[in-house]
Amino acid sequence: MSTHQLLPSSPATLPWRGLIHRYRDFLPVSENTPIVSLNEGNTPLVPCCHLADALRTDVEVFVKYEGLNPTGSFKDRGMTMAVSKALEEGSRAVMCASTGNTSASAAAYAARAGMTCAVLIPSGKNVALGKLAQASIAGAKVIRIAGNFDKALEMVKQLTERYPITLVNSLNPYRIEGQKTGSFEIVEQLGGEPPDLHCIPVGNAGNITAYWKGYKELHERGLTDRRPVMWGFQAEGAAPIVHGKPVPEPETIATAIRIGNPASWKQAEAARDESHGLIDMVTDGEITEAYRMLASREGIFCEPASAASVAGLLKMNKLGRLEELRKRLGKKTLRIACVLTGHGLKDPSYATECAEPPVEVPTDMAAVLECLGLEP
Ligand code: AN7
Repeated sequence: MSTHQLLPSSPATLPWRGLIHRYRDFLPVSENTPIVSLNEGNTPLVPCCHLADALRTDVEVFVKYEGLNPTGSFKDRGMTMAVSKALEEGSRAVMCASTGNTSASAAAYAARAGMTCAVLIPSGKNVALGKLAQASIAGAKVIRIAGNFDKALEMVKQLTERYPITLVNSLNPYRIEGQKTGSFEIVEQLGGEPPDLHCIPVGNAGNITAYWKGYKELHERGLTDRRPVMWGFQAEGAAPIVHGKPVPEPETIATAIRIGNPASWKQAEAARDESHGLIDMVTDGEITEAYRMLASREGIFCEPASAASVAGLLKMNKLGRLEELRKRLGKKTLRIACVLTGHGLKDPSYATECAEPPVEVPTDMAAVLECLGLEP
């Protein structure tokens, strides 16, 4: 696959130093901004042939494997910006509400910056173990409330208004600025063109907002000749944008997007409408099927919430929406990019629940052979 450069410096010849260095001209940073980076970004855009085959129509499908960021999710793109700007502005502490990935990322970048980090997380098993481990080992103050994410965000908003603590949820505009670089990379990786269709999970709706902003900026600067259609997907039990009203008790196995009142609701609707796209929902069953398919057919292990993008694509195709889009765009082959927002290792317990458990046998060659169906 050819790589098109939006900028003269080439990541192939220069060491990658993180997305702020790479996309400085597109970001609100100056010479005085102390850059807090873990060399995030530059994640692979992986072609998925089995997925393309499963769609049974003329498509090229790619996944943007954001689980390969330093803390294992796309949040690092926003966090390098948010923490760098907080440090520049003299802040000593950051705080967020989180379903897990934001807290893991905030904790790591705050640790690197020598700042204090506090995170407010929802009750019980609603934060995957890997994410909790990351925030804790980085030294963040982890506070668990009895309520859900929406309640936690409400509290953090109030708290950061009253005390000198920087809010690093995606309401922080620098988060969106950093995350928009995902679309820059996709365009470069596709040889200088946007995909025809961009599929993405929607939780608090910061990421769909950010990707759309990125695609729009490239178009406005004359670097691309068009913008993709945006398809966002919520989990069925946590689909406030689809239903047009907040969901007081959101429920889904995709705990990362178990959000009932997204902060960037209006911006997500704008991305949908301006791109002539849609925001729909997928069931836990559809999410799980896509999650297993990606791991077992493509070798790509993402967390359940991430698989909502692919689950949504499969669902919409069944409803004839890909064919409809192909006609509307007048394209023979549709190029599709799906964002896989977080790594599968974040939530090993769901993976083990979904997969076959190991077969237990004695330490004995005959038993192993029998297991493999091989003749002794
Ligand atoms: C893997 O960490 O909201 O629509 O607090 O972790 O931008 O919220 C995580 C969200 C998708 C949804 N995939 O993105 C948090 C948090 C994964 C995520 C989303 C999240 P947004």
